[in-house]
Amino acid sequence: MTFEEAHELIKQTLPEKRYIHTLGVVETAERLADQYGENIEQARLAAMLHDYAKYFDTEKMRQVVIDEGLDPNLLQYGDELLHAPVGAVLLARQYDLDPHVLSAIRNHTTGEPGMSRLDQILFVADAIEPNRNYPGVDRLRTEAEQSLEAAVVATLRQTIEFLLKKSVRIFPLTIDTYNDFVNTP
Ligand code: DGI
Ligand code: FE
Ligand code: FE
Ligand code: FE
Repeated sequence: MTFEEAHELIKQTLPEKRYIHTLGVVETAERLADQYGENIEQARLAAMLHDYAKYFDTEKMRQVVIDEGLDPNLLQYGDELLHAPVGAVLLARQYDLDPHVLSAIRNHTTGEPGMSRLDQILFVADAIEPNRNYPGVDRLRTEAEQSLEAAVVATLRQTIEFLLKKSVRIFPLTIDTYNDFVNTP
């Protein structure tokens, strides 16, 4: 799938606000890929497609988790977790996409221990794109200019703090990713 095909698909699939967020992620992922020497075309494509399933029907996404044998724990936490792994599976079924691109889409909400540099770029870009506006986002932007890994840890910390404040369940993979990065010397 080319970037332009992905762009067309996303323009048709997502509502205006989410489409604008997506363009911000594309621009940010491209900049980070350039800065950290990763594949710019893969970063742009993963960013364009990352929220493909964001507004898909929750019941249908839960069914995809069951039918495709995805981690059944996904059904026991917030439904916000579904769109990343389900989006990756649905895109892989319909289009020819590089596994590196699919991996970044799949783990963009929680991260994953041992995630690739491309995965990290999408994970951070999603959190700091120019349309994001939450307390602490500017600190994350500064962090991302200095170290990609430090920005991943800072993004996970902010996500976990946000979840704690909301008193919602924290998906174990989010914690596993945090521990993995903090343990890395
Ligand atoms: O899709 P976006 O809004 O661009 O961003 P995202 O894919 O990072 O999703 C963020 C949402 O996911 C936000 O509502 C918090 C939720 N989330 C992230 N990690 C966890 C989580 N929800 C639960 N219950 N547990 C998690 O570990
Ligand atoms: Fe998302
Ligand atoms: Fe995110
Ligand atoms: Fe997003």
